[in-house]
Amino acid sequence: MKIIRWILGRIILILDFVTRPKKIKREVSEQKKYDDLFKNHSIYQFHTCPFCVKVRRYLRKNSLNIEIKDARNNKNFRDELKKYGGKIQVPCLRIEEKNNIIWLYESKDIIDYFEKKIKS
Ligand SMILES: N[C@@H](CCC(=O)N[C@@H](CS)C(=O)NCC(=O)O)C(=O)O
Repeated sequence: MKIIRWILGRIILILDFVTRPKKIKREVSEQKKYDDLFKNHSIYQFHTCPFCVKVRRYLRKNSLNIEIKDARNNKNFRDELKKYGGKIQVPCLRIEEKNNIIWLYESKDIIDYFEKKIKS
């Protein structure tokens, strides 16, 4: 079972690599605006999770530089996700606001969140 999961994971990564979207190009100052807007955001993920790949592709296409935290291999990140997010499910977006931290699960909700932010 482990080997099948490993093989599927490699297939997902290869397909992602050969079909990955082009990054949008922005003026330096414009890009900085987005980098600043999202500097207090991070995504907990597993590298081969298809839902995480979906989110990573979205981020790449939109040139959104969000900190990525590997919750499969890094025990601290995994523990953080479980303790503060409430469960081990990836992807999960951690949004640090002024006096508040939001843990947003579900790939669709994460993408919708970014869409709203970049269009506002
Ligand atoms: N509906 C969720 C599905 C996410 C999901 O099933 N993630 C799996 C990894 S692919 C997970 O976190 N599993 C928990 C685990 O492996 O411990 C989404 O779209 O984000």
